Amino acid sequence: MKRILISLLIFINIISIAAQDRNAIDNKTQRIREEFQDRKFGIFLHWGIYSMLADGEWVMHNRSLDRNEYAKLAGGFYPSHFDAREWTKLFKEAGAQYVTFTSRHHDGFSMWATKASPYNVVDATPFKRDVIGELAQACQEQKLKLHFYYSHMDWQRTDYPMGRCRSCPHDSATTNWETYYAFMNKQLTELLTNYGPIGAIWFDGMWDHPEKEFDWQLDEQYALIKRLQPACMIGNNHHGSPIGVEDFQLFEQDLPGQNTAGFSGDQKISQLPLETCMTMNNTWGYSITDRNYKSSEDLIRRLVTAAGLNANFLLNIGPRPDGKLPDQSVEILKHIGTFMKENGETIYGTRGGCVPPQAWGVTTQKGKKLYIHILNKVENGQIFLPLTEQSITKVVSYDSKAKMKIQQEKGGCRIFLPEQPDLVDFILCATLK
Ligand code: H79
Repeated sequence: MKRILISLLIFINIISIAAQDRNAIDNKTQRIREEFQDRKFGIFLHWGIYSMLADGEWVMHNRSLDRNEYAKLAGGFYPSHFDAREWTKLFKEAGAQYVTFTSRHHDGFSMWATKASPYNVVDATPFKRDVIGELAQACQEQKLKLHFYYSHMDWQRTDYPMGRCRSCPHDSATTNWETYYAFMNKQLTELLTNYGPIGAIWFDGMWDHPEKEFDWQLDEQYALIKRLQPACMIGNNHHGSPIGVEDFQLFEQDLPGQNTAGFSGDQKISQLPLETCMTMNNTWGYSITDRNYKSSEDLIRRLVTAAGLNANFLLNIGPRPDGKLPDQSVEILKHIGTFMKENGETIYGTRGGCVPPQAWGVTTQKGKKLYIHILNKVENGQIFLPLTEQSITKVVSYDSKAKMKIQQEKGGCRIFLPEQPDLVDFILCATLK
């Protein structure tokens, strides 16, 4: 009897240790996701040999370029001005907290010293420098988290099972999912072994195979990532709601809840951290003709609105083939930097506020502080904050600290504004009871 009792106690103990372990993992994951949410603003970089053709990252597909001819571009890739330190310094000054870099885009060219294929920046170009290695080092120096964009689709490799994108066809007899899958996993292993702690892997291209029966073997691939770096988050731009162990939900060219670009139709907003990625002009990779840049004010308002919607904002830059960032992008970064230096407190580390987005703008919140971002013109000099469970005791202008007149009403609080200053974002700081 005594022996049975002891065995039972040991068994219970083992179970409770296992449960504690599971909880520990969950708590850690939770913390990593929260830290990601706190960072709020990142820089997306689309850079590869496509940059040389200066017509965006889809140029190979859009112009139906022959795969072998396209590959010869690598022989001329020599970005003489590339300086990872200069880039990351600028990103940091702009207030960004992380960088998402295209390790390998749909064209299949790898921007690091991969051993999985000679089609990479070190082995196939006269430049011979490990771009990702240099960027990883520079990010560490600036304390910027590094994320890797990684394409599931590949227009160059003849073992990739072609899907909807059929402009760069290959003989289907060479298709071999097993070798292609092994290649991707070998590359991911390198990316997560050789470049220090990586904040996230950002997948893209899965929509090339919308058929339900196509099996990307994501579970195994995601498990590999978590095994190599348990703190590395996984996001996938499959234009749908998150699946498996994905840590955050992506939105392309739209804020959560919008669908102007047509990529967010099927996705519901999940409880996971959210991230909206967006171009400054209309193109991700460098385009010499695309001068359709959004204004700095517009981009700042989008960043703030993303924060109000509880989402991070990942703003894209397509560096030039000479290794410099486009002048317009640098200008925009400087403006954002000035704004973030003055107002970053109302963005970083906040969550979407208890007052949902209104016609006049959005709110962000940290503890008892509710930041009211008035982004649009207010007509009658007052705004109404619908509040059901909370109430406000005091409201001041964030910048001048001048006190605002408020009036408690049924269902919320009315704030009487002074003459609205001509600001990108007129911020008030309210104290919640
Ligand atoms: O890296 C940037 C883009 O190159 C990549 N994602 C961002 C971050 C991207 N590639 N394509 N898309 C985004 C949009 C996909 C469009 C599609 Fe289609 C429309 C996929 C399916 C329908 C075009 C038409 C491609 C296949 C069919």
